[in-house]
Amino acid sequence: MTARLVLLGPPGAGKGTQAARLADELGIPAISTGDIFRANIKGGTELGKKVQAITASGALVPDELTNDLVRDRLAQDDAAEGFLLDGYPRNVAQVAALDEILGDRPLDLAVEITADPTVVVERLLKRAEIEGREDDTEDVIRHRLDVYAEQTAPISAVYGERGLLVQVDGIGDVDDVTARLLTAIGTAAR
Ligand code: B4P
Repeated sequence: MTARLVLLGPPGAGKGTQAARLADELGIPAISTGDIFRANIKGGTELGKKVQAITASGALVPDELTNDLVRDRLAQDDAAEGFLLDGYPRNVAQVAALDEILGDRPLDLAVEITADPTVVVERLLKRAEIEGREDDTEDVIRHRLDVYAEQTAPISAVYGERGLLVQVDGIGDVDDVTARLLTAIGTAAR
């Protein structure tokens, strides 16, 4: 399947979890800006040094760094026939940047995974016990949810007005959520 997709949803909705599964099923690369930042932090690169304190605080990395990173990644060969962007765009300015990057081959669909804040906080605290991610402390999780509500949630309306938005319930078994997502993508892409 050729598909140019973005995956939206609050922290802890299951974006990273589902992006990997969808990418496998659809035969397109999953591109997570969060994963790219974490790999750079781990590798001690210049980009990693610039973003370490920002991601640890739960704030958004400046748009110019993030947009350049996505522009470079989407220019790679494996993204030519399709991609699933996970965690990007994250504000309305990034939506405009992505439009410009994609030019005359725009997005096919924006898929939003919905989940109640109580559930996402529980999931992320559980992940903290397992993975120890620096931004999975309760205070930082709450800040990430505020940042999401203020800056990222408005994106859904932008894609909704373009007729590109589908919403999928992210509560329940991981396999069930994957099945719902594949149905929503298949139906909308037909
Ligand atoms: P991200 O890596 O995107 O972090 P996230 O929103 O928390 O999502 P993640 O993918 O990790 O979690 P998921 O919901 O899959 O961003 C991290 C930081 O990077 C940001 O705060 C920001 O600083 C920076 N950043 C990234 N993109 C940016 C951008 N575009 N602009 C500026 N800054 C940017 O999963 C959460 C947990 O739930 C997992 O443990 C999983 O196992 C569990 N889970 C998933 N589905 C489940 C289910 N159905 N049932 C039970 N548990 C489930």
